[in-house]
Amino acid sequence: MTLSEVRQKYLDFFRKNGHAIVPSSRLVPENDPTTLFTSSGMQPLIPYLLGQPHPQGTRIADSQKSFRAGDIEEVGDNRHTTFFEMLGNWSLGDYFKKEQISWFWQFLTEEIQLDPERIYVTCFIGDPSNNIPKDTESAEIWQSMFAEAGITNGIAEIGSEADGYVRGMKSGERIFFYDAKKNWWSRSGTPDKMPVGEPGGGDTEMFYMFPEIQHNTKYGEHCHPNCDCGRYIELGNSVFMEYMRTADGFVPLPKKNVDYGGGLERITAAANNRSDVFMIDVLQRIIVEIAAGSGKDYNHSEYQASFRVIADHMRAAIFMLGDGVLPSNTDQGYILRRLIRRAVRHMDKLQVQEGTVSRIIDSIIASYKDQYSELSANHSTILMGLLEEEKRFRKTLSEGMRELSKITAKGSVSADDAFVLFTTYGFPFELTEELAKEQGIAINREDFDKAMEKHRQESRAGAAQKFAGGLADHQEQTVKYHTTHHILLKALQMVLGEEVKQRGSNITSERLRIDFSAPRKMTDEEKKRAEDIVNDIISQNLPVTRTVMPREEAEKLGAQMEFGVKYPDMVSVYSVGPKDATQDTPKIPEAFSLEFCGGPHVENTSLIGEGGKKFKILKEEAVAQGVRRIKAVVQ
Ligand code: ALA
Repeated sequence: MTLSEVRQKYLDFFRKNGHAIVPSSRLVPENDPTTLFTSSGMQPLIPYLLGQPHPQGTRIADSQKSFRAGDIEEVGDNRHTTFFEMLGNWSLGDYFKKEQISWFWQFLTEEIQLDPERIYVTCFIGDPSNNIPKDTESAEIWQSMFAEAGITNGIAEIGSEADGYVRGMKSGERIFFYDAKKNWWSRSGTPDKMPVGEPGGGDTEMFYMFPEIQHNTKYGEHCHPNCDCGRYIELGNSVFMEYMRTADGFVPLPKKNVDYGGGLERITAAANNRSDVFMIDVLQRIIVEIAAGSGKDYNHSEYQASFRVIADHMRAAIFMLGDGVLPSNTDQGYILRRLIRRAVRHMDKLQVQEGTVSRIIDSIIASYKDQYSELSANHSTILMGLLEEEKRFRKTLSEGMRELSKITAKGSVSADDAFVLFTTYGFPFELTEELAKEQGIAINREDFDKAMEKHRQESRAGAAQKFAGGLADHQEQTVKYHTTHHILLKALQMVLGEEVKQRGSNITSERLRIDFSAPRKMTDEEKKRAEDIVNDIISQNLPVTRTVMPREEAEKLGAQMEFGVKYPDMVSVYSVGPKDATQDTPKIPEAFSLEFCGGPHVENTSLIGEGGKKFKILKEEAVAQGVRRIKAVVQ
């Protein structure tokens, strides 16, 4: 069975069961600065899981392009890939445990004909500290599924993964209870890691057993479904998303949802009775190109991991380029750069001939052309992007290697060395780390991260200057909105609390937009109060004054800064409030608002309200976890 066939069967099956099929979102999430890539099918559905009605109803299914940067180093074994398609189906307050479990069982055993004897499942043991009960209901539903197929279905209480290695599994056991580390799902992990407002819930996971894989005691004494030896491969996770995190615990979501996600590649491998996901058609074709271009054998133990790294990283890089990401030193571009450079290193290891990269691209585009037309539409961008990055890397690689061997000759590599290799020779940290490790040398990641963070802030400050504080232009109307923006930030702090911080801004002559940190939606009453405060300040005819002072002094005075921006030693600060007329300086202790800012601003708030104009909030909405956005006008 090909990957496309399994995808089609899944979508057809859920369509038949009343689901609307939606297309995959892009790999780079829209309107969500908190995460670099879409890493699960539910991410684009967050607002609907929180209760907003979905335009296509209460039953949704898709196959979502996903990328997990955290798995880059895991690639090389039989089942990990960074890019994958996540099959998903959702109940938005519609069906719940019974339907979900029996449909997925039916899909696995009937549609793709897996052997029911080899299916094992896990359920959530509960979390008494948060008053979340054990999920005996799911376990009972599974019991009846297995019983109908004539399969013994003993239940075992495991607890933690470590407990699993000690206890192992006994004959006849099928259903295993694990703790929140294994059987609770939210975007941020276990209940204690979830920020306020985040949805999550206990889950039930399905595994397929591959008898040819023998347990390896290097992972732990006994094997169990969550063992890392690869004998049991997870095929999917049904999350019963019914809770939301609050400041002191959990509350039920307005509706009980189901969030199912499962790796299409792994399910396809299982459907073909393969424990090696790289044996599925689309990845196998890449392996064949690498073998042809290198003359090496995929099954050779010395080369197998390199084959897998190249196949995985090339596919991931092609999908990123197809979604508009370009190699760079920051954010998504940095991850893409890492993938390409790591793939090149492994191609060198296998001595892959020139021309192989373009044949791999052709093969991947051909495999996916029906489902993801953005790949063929961007064929030349993808090809150029990969080849140019490879060229850039090669240019610096030999120089960098020379530099690195000079450093390693000293016997240690400092975080500063790694940082210089990164900024001067374009060596991603992980590459330096990997090369140093080959010489038995370890590098301190934390120190490197600190140096990187400083570098990032400096480049961000540069960018901030270029964009002049989010102002589209310096027209009179735009400048009025800029001053209004300062007043609004202070008003929001007065209404919602001093902890409100600006997270972004965008100002045109038509309107202002502010992004700010806040744990929840504003009530109508709070919006009204913020509007009243702004209008009151406008009508007080307060002077707006600029003054320059040392950054430290401005910080001491509590001037507002934008989160993540690095400011120079001497800063310009704008005050909205009374001024000392003789000195032309603000009376800072009496200022209504004080902000680090390059301007420009109106001289007096009265100019904003000229002609009887009033400030009005048009929209208040979520843009990311914990970040809200207001659009407002003065009219
Ligand atoms: N959102 C769940 C996961 O990613 C289904 O595992």
